[in-house]
Amino acid sequence: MNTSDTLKPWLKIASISFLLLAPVTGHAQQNTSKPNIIYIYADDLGYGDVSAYGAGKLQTPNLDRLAASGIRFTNAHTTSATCTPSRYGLMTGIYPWRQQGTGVLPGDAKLIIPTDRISLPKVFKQAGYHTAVVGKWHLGLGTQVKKDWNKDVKPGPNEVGFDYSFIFPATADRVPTVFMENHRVLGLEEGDPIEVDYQHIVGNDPTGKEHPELLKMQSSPEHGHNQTIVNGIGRIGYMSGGYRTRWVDEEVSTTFLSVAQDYIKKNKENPFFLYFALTEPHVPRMPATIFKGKSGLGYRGDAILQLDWTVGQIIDQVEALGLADNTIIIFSSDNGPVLDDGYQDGAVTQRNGHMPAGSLRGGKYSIFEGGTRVPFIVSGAGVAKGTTSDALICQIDLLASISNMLGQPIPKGEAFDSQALWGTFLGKDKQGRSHLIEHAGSLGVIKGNWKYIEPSNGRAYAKLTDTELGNAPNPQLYDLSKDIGEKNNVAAKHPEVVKELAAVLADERSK
Ligand code: NG6
Ligand code: CA
Repeated sequence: MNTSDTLKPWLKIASISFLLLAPVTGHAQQNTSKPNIIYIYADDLGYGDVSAYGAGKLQTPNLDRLAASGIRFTNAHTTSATCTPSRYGLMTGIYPWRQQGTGVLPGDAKLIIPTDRISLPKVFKQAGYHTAVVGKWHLGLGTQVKKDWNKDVKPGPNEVGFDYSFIFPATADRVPTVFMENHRVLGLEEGDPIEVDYQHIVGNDPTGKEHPELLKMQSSPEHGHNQTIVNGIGRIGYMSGGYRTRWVDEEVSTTFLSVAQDYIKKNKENPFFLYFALTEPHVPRMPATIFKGKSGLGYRGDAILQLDWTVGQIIDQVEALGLADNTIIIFSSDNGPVLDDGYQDGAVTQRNGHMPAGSLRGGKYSIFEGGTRVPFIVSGAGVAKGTTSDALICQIDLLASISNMLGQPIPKGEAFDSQALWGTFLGKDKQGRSHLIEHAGSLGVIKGNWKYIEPSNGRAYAKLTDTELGNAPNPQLYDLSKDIGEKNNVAAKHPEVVKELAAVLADERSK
């Protein structure tokens, strides 16, 4: 007998009307084929900055909690050792070194992501998700450098595929030091217009160069960061006006958190993709006062504790809203770590033996593993729990992996560096990429246990940031299974491997 035949008539009506109502109310949260994705992207956080990755001197209990409830990847990478190119790869699925003009952008740069191609948020949109970016953008805005910040500034994140955006344009150390909601600078007032220029001084604001006595945090000698002063901090670039719109550094992180949480709450009934781009621990490190001094490692350590707390707030909210069964949180960083990136913030003087890149060599700006191998944690609906994966993956693979998961085709010839590895991201599959190109000016290749760095005339060492950049005029080859710290160049011993990996690189270049 059909079970519905046994139902009382009123129950039948109730169940029929429930069936009718279900699609109308769009209770998509029950649709596990469309999990919410929250991608939390730290700025300059190193492999050794997270205690789940064995950092000695910092405790990151919330990131550890995320790792314990999901997968901790040990061989996950950004495309590049700096911010803009890594984000370009993440958004487009194309290696940034294929495209001119994808290096670290000034704060007045024009948008560098093509708006007529597939992008990571567009994949979600096509599948019926609501999409948002909250946090650091750093991919340019508008069609040209010269632009009026007092009007709609576009194209930008909305045109790249985000239904909602709440960002700051570039980096925390670059003007304009304002938030933007969709196309507009937040809190703009008539009679207080903003002007931005990276070539010439605009307005009468003091600069760090002329008035170091006005700074609450000195920039490191010879580093720069000595143009317009905002909140007692010298910035890169000149800015005037917009005095009431300017952010307060100590409030930036909590502002982004509250916007992200509002967004999650508003979208809890429908599938959403939130790209939550944190600003920590990028310079200038000026965490909320409650975190100052908390780590004992200077403001860099304090900023990491603030970051960890922020991640905890998101995990808690997802649980409290009952979204845990249908949400995946992915956490990573846009490039490796740096201690002195231009301000005297205690990162070096209070280092206390902290190893921000763990046992990796180099850091931000470097072609060694410290530049591009980053923490990468996936946790949530359908994800293996409490495991570690050493599969070779890259953030660039999210685009094809999500397309595949959501059954969305990628137009021919687009996002072609992105590989569909969703099973690997979920821990169902141990297999990652066969090889990956790494980028920090010069290029390197990881294939299996081998790491090859092409010969380069670039500098071997950057004194200002105390970074081993990894450039050398001769080929370098490391066996990462024995030498994760890339200390022993075995190129001379294995010319056949050098030849093979150089050919892989040449082949990728020719695509
Ligand atoms: C450098 C800045 C550095 C940082 C970096 C970009 C100087 C001397 N250094 O030019 O402080 O802003 O650009 O970092 O100005 S990134 O994480 O956005 O790539
Ligand atoms: Ca960065």
